[in-house]
Amino acid sequence: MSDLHAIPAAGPSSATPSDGFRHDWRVAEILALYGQSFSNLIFQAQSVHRQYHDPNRVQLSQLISIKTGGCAEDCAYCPQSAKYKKETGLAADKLMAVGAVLEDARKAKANGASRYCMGAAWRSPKDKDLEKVAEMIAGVKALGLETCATLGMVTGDQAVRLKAAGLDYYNHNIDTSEEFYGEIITTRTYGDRLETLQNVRDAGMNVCCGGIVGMGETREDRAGMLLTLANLPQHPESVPVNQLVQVKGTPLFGAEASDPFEFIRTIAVARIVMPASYVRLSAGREDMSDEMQALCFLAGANSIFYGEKLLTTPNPDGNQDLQLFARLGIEPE
Ligand code: SAM
Ligand code: DTB
Ligand code: SF4
Repeated sequence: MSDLHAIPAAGPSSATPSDGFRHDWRVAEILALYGQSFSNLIFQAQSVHRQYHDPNRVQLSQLISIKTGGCAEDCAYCPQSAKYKKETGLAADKLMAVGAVLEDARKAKANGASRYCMGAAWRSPKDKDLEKVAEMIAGVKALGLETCATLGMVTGDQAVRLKAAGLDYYNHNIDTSEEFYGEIITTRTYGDRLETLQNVRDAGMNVCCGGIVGMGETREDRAGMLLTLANLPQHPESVPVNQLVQVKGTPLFGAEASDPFEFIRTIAVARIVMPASYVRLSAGREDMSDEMQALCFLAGANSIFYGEKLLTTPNPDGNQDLQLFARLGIEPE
């Protein structure tokens, strides 16, 4: 018979907390999932997917950069770091006006997005900035959209303030494995990231946490990243899997591109180890064919970033996405 039966199934084990999912994955088990034939892996992922989700629905989140560039961190993939400003030529902007953000959110809703995600190029927000961001969150929520923000590291008190303003999700990525992390970012630690995630949880918000494929990491690193996510006390409700967007002037520009099948495998393994989470096919879709995106949906991706721009880089046009959905029989959600 197939090797599927040798693979530990997602689902209850003796070490699980109350949600019924495993939180005690070992790296060898995750590598065993990755190491199956492509066909067996996709079959397993799609089988898990159908137990917890409608396979023909994909959720749409729209991004806006409310504060662009000039960031104090040195993330090697990111065009918004002040450290690479000379090479990227990306100017630093001030925090946007509340009215302009709400105008954009209205358009996002009219175009069919269900969640609006506000991103800021901050290491961590200042309390003064949070006042304005809280107004944006309340305004976006009042439009009937789900709210998400990604503002860097937050303290427990700041997380409580964001929750009180109406924030549904906080995005904060671990990006890669703990082992590879230091090759990509030196200005804050993996532990710092985990602490913010805990603050977000403690404040009662949904966690959006994932990472990037294609930064020169190994499969062990990709497995290590998924292991960290799956072994959190509670799985992130949303798991963005980004393919590196190579931006000229950043240290990772020119990095060897990852094999597209390895990206799809990462989506599939994320789906298997975090069965009930939304797995988002995130940055990098401009470089993906329709066929590759269809394979990502088959592997269990059920959310995308929608709208013609991510934060600073292009994303496929919304109409193009809706046409692809129609060809695949997918309903936007
Ligand atoms: N400054 C905040 C932070 O880093 O937490 C929020 C914004 S930051 C741009 C959000 C995430 O976008 C990063 O954690 C990273 O995973 C992703 N990202 C940034 N640049 C990217 C790129 N060039 N390609 C793919 N993903 C990228
Ligand atoms: C995430 O995981 N990906 C998004 C969002 N969370 C904030 C950002 C992608 C950024 C891609 C590069 C850019 O447009 O600047
Ligand atoms: Fe700053 Fe976020 Fe970019 Fe890192 S990923 S440089 S923290 S904006």
